[in-house]
Amino acid sequence: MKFAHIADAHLGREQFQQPFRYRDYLNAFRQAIEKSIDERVDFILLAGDLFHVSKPSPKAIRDAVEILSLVKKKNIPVFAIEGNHDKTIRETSIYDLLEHLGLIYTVGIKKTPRESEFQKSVKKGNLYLVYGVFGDIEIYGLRHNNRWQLIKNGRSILKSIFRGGSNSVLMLHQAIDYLAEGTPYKDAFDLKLSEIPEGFRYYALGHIHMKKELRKEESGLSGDIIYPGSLERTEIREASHKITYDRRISVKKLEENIKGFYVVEDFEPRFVEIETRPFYNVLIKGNSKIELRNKISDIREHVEKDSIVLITLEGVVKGGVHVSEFYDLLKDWDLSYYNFNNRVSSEVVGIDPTKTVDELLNEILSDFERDLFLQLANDPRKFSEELDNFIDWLMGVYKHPKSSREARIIEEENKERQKEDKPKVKGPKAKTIDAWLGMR
Ligand SMILES: [Mn+2]
Repeated sequence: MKFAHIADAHLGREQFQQPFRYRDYLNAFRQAIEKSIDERVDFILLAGDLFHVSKPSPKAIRDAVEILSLVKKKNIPVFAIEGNHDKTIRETSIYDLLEHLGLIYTVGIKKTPRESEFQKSVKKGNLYLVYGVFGDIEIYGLRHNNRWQLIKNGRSILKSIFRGGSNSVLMLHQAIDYLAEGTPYKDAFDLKLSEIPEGFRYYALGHIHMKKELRKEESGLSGDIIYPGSLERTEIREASHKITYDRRISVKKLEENIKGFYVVEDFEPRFVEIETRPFYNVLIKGNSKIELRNKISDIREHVEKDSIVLITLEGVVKGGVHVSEFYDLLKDWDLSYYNFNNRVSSEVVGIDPTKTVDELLNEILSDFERDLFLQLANDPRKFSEELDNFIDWLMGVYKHPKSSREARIIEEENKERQKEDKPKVKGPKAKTIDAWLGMR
C-alpha cells in the first residue's frame, strides 16, 4: 500500500500580483501529481488549501480539473478536506464541484451520506461521518475548524468523533502546537498534541507551510504526524536562500525550506522534493547610498537568473533613502521579480544634554503631535474622565472656523489672552511633558 500526501497547493494565487507566480503554483501542483503517478501510488491525500480562495477563478478551476483528470485517468482516487483558505461557511464549496466531476472524494462531517466505491458513511446524530476506503485502508478527516469549534469545555471534539484503527489514516488541516514551534503559527495553534485522537497509523496534516515531521517514536502516538508544507513558497520566511551582507557576503541555502510532498509506503513516510523557482531573502547593511548600491551590485553573482529576489536595506543614511533609487541596479539581471524593503533610518539626532525634555520634543514634534502626546499621557486609572477631555480637545482640533471672520475673532481672543499674561491654552489641560515624566 502506497499513497501520496500533498497539502497547501494554494492554486490560483498570483503572489506579488505577478501572473508568472500563478503558473508557478500550478506547476508545483502538476509536479506533485505527476510524481505521484510515477511513484505508482494507490491513492492521493489532499490535506486542504488546494485553492488559495474559497471562490477560485474559472481559470484556476479549469486548471485544477485538468491536473486532477490525470489521476482520474489512472484510476487513482484522491481524498480531500477543505483548508481554511478554501472552506466556506455553507455546506457546499468548490470541492463539491470537483467531487461531482468524480475527481476527488471529500471526507468529513456531512448532512447527507455518501456511498461509492471509495466512500462510506456512519450516522452520527443528525449528521454523517463520511470516510474514504481503499482496500482495507480507511481515510478519515475533517475540514479546517477554529480552536473554539474543536475544543468544548476543555474537551477535544476530534477525540469524540474519531477513533483510529490499525489501518486508518486521519487527515486534518490544523496547526499543532508542538510542530508550530519556529513557524508563524506558533502563537496561533489550533490543537495541542494531547488533543489529537489516538489510534491512527498516519496523521496527514496541512496548514503549516513548512515541512515538519513528528515521528511516533518521539511523540508516543500510534502514527507519525506529518506536514508536507506548502508546494510553493508563500512568504519570505520560506525563501530558498538567505543572503546577508554586512561586512562580507554570506550565502546560505535554507535546507529546512525544501518544497515537496510525501510518499507513504506501508505507513513509512518519504519526502519527495519538487522543483521550485529560487527565492532569495537578502539583507544588506550600509550607511551611505553608495555603500548600499555597491553591495547590491556585489550580490549579483550569487543569485540565479529567473529567480525572485527580495532585498531588505538596513542602516543609517542621512536624509534616508527611497527604494526607487535602487531599482535601476537590478533591471538587467534577468530576474523574474525583485523588490526592496526599506529599513534605513535617517541620521540619528544627537541629544543636547543642556535642553529639557520639553525643548527637545518641541524641536522634533509639530504642535499637534506635541499636544496629542500630552493628551495621551494620562493616568490610565482616570481613563474615562480624561477620555471626555481628550474627545473635546480632538473635536476642537478638527473643527474648522466657519468663516474667516470667526477665525479672526479667535485670533483676537488669543492675542487678548496673551496681553493678560494668561497661558495660551492648547488643550483642556496645560500639563508639561517635564511634569508628566517627573523630571522637574
Ligand atoms: Mn495554507
